[in-house]
Amino acid sequence: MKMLHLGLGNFHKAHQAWYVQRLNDLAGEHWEISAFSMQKPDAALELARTNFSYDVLAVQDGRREELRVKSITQAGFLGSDQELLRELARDQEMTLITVTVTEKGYAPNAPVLQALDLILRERRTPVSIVSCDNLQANGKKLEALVRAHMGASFPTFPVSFPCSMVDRIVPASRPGDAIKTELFCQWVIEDAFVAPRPAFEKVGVLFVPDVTPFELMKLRLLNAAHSFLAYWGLNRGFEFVHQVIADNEGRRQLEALFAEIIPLLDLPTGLDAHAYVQKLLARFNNPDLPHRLAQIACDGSVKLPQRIVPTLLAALAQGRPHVLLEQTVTEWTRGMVQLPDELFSDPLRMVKDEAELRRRIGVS
Ligand code: CS2
Repeated sequence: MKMLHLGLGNFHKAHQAWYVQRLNDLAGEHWEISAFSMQKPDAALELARTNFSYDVLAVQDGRREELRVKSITQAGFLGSDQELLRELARDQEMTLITVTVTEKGYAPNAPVLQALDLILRERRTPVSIVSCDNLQANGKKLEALVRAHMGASFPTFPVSFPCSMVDRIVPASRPGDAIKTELFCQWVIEDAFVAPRPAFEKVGVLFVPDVTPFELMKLRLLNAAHSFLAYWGLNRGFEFVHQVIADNEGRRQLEALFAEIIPLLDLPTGLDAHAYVQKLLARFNNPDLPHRLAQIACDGSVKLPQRIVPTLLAALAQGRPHVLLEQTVTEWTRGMVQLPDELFSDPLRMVKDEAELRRRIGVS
């Protein structure tokens, strides 16, 4: 059976492709992934160069686990491999599409929409499309964008967009190096499939009727903390997440941020935000896995509205403490004003190309 993936990067390789590899190894299933990069052909070429095989090395507290991943058996680039995409769209064995295109990929006319448009026009039978990006209600957002993009051409056969919460810290790495990550790995998916799917529950994936509480906990604690650490830390000369955690003041501020957020999270029984935060602090405190603050700092303009703003607005509405929530936004702004004026001449361009501009001026 086949999966098709859009957005070929390190996160996909260390998360969804890693789960598929474990499923094939441990449960005797035979799923293969055809993965496409959206922006540049590099990731697809790199996989071909290494014979569609790479190592994922997970490290934490002196423990290490290595897995050779071969579940991606085909790779392409949206810009040049559209015929291959059409062929996969027609293939009855392909029943599941996954997507990792980061927050800024969810915009009208984004490449992923062109890819899904092309696939769904060619497709004749049901297919499920699972978003694996850090957005609240990611499946619903993707569905709304695809429907708006396709208009009357949206298929009449069943197409579902289950929401999913994904979690694994995967710092950027150099091509050719093993992909380093943490031991922790989590995937919670809305059980709303309209076509056969891998039995991921056999390798620890959780299927639930509603992912909202899991999303809230992850976005508003882990990702919020990450963005806080990135801007607070960069503005004070730190380079990596674990260094800010090891700094007394950094850790104290982070704990104060958690104390503001937790009372505003409406979690069902069974999800314990305090225990989650303790685990997070241990995950962030992982010097064997240096995670650059600059990597997390990218695209703040599309990340903060997911991670900080809703909690800040709730705090304001309820008259609850929000000093650190507000400071996260201030620290982001402070980081931005240190960039040259050219960045501010066209705000839209800034949102789209923040990563590129930061690279050009040597910030990340
Ligand atoms: C990070 C996330 O780069 C970032 O913005 O906050 O990629 C984070 O590492 C993952 O969501 C962890 O699951």
